[in-house]
Amino acid sequence: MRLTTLIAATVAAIAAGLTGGFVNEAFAAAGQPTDWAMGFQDSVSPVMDDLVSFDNLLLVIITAISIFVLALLLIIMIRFNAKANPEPSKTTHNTAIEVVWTIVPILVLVMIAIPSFRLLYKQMVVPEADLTIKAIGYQWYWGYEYPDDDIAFESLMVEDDELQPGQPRLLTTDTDVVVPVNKTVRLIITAEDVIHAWAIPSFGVKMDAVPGRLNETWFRATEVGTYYGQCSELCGVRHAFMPITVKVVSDEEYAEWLQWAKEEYAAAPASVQVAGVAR
Ligand SMILES: [Cu+2]
Repeated sequence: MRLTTLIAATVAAIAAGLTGGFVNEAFAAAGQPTDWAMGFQDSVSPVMDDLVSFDNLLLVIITAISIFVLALLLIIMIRFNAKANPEPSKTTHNTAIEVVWTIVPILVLVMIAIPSFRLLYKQMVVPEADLTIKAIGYQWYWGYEYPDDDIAFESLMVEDDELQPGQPRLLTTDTDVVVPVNKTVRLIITAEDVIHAWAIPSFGVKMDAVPGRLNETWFRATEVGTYYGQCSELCGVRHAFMPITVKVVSDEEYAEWLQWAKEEYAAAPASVQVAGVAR
């Protein structure tokens, strides 16, 4: 009887989590980490929205399981210790309880697997894209290409002594990736030398950049702003100094930028622009 009650409580807790009561809006301004914050940076993409709710669901499930196991341990320690229960039962099998402790974990795993696979599919299958950006990891900076518009540029970290007010340290780049708001961006990611990883927490994107291989993912930023990320694969001594800055702008601003960028970055081969970078 007691077991059934606990299982019912577990299921109720999971159901409460499914309805999504745990969104942590108070934490971390979108786009960059904030002091003394916990949890994820604010989400500005459909994938990150799903990542956050999946994380909340898992939190409910693992909390319920931990409390359930703790309760069982306490019951055993208090009710069935040698003093309280001097004549132990000789029971070795109980079909009902064995069925329950087989079926319930399977149900819990299925409950985790369904949103998990759905999310994987959402991340991996790129929807109809409005624009394509190719990110190339180098030791130790990122190069970008907009293949549809013949744009190519490099993006290097701004050193501490050159930061403008309001620019976050170790996250600001001299050249930003610019994308229009509410447009699906297909990201093609590769590397030139060693494995890097292109990541923006607010977009829910983290994808390895592997030499000789093209990886593909996507994002759709739903809010105008500046979003920061860092290389997320240990790639060498300056691994910590190859940040990613993405500016999400309105359609008009994007058109203006595109016009400007086509002249600024046109036909400049990637390798030429890097001259002068300390390797
Ligand atoms: Cu790297």
